Amino acid sequence: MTFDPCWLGGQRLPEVTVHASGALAQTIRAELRQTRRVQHEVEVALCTLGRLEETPLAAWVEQALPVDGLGGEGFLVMRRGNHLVVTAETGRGLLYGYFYLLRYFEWMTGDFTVVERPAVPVRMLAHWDDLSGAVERGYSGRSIFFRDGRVVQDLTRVRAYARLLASIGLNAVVLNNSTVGPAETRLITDHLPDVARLAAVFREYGITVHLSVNFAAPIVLGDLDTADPLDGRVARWWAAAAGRVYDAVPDLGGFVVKAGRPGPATYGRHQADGANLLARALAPYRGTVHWRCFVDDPDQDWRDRTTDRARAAYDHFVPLDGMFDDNVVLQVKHGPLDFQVREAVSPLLGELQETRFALELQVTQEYSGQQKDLCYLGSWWREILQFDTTGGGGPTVAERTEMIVAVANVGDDPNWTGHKLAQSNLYAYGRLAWDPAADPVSLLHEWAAATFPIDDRTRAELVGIMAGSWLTYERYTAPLGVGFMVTPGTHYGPSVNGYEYSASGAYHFADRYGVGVDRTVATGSGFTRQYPEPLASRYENVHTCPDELLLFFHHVPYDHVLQSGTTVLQHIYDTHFQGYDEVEAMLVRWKAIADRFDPAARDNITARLEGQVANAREWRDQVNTYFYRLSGVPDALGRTIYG
Ligand code: GCV
Repeated sequence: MTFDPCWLGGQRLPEVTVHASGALAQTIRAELRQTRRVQHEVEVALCTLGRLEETPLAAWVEQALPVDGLGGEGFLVMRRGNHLVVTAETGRGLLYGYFYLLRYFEWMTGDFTVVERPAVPVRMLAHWDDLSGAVERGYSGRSIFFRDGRVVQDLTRVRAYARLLASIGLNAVVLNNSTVGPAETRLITDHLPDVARLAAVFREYGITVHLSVNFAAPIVLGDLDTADPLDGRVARWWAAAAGRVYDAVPDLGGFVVKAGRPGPATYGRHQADGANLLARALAPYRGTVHWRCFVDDPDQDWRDRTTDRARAAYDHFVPLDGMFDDNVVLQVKHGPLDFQVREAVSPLLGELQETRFALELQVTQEYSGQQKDLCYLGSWWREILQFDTTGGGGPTVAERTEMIVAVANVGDDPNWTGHKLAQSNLYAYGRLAWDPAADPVSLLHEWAAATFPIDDRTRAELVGIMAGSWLTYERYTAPLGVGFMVTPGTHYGPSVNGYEYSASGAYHFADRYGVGVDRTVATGSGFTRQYPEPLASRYENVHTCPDELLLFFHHVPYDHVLQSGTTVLQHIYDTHFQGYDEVEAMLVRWKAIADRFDPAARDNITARLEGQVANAREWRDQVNTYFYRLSGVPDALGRTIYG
């Protein structure tokens, strides 16, 4: 099958000499054999620090090295005159340096020195792929790993994928869905030789493979009648299972677990008992347990407004802080609900003190247009990463987390992501995981420059169309952080009351007077208490709560005046008209440049944007009509709202 080279298509480099040994140096040499050559006066050398003497800039580089070194993944790039040297302490660092060179070589003029080190040590993509080839919340075709109950034979595409990930600095991958079915439970038994084949391909690019495992595996595989974490037989079962797994893949990163039913609670145990059970099985191999914190409130009921799904993760895990083994990492979704296009940042990310944790994002656009609608999420992730967990002067989420994980958005679609422009989300995710302070718009420029052979003005126009698309998407969907007005099940398109009477805990509570979820301590669910001061008070007070989160934290009357000066109802109308108009404008702007792109990209993007216009129209009209019918208050500007 042919597939799009993504952002690794057209780059050129001059002759490059490699002074390094080891597996990743071989990968770099193989890369260089594939890269197109360009005549250039600059002589480029890539070398590990131990072989610096073999390069002409050795003395200069020695002087420029940071006192604390380059670390296991960092690199230094220096140009002096006609010599350019990329150096690193390790093969992995050198590989990242190589990709840096590939990305920026065209712009490297004059003498310069750059030192790059990733901000976060583990930068992971999690696949929700099943052995059948289906991808949960996948919008780009079928799995590139699995087909018809087994690992695919031909790993050409997997190797191309590993290259793509390494080129943006990602170093870890989870192969399968954390909702582990009976078939996938056998990934740690029957399928191990195939898992080893996949791991070998990723290893070539410095990427560690992880498996999602079924907490109930001892039962599902028919060996025991319990999965009780405090039962010695269960512990021995997992120890033996881990031994077999590490015989097959000695450098496996570890296990990912979403413990549902059965989970530790089934046996009256707490989450730390469950996580530590697996941690102890993995410890001899230095493996890590990634324990997902996506839990619900079993008592959740729309009739009872004191129950609140948003509180669940914190309520479960903060009391256990400090009780997890050192090789457990709690994986925390960025928001307390579920990857919404706007929600508060999870208080767990600020509150865990004695427990390692990872921030979890969603690159696959489950709630943000499903790669049918254009929604560039780099800007949203950057806000989350830079969120001050103390509300003033404290560490940001990026500073506190030691791992970043995101649900992948690729499949076997020829362009990998279904919507060609959704490639930019994968790109931005990797780059932000490496550098959480990176500017999302600059990342779009980088991605577009590496992806399309277009002139600078066309690129600027494309970036202009894409840059604000997250806010546009927010405007035509659920307002002011209230979330979940999506069609139940599919999560695409509007259904304002879709989840209103469900046990999901995702409500907006709109009535004839007002809308929003009261999460205050004073009159609501008390969720605001989970934040430290001054954040707690800022969210608790309806006048200081940021507009964009108002309905996440408060139930207010329609005529409540926002800090922006407009009423809640008028804001809903305005943003829905504006959001739709912006999508129409995106299509017009795109059509003006579309012919400058290759036919596959042109047709794909045109068709997706046309679909987005229809979707935005549906959202606009359903949301506006819904609130008009409830409130009886017309649009102040007299625009068409269907009664
Ligand atoms: C894998 C959301 C999705 C589910 C997903 C779950 C999770 O609720 O809708 O498909 O399940 O998140 O994060 O585990």
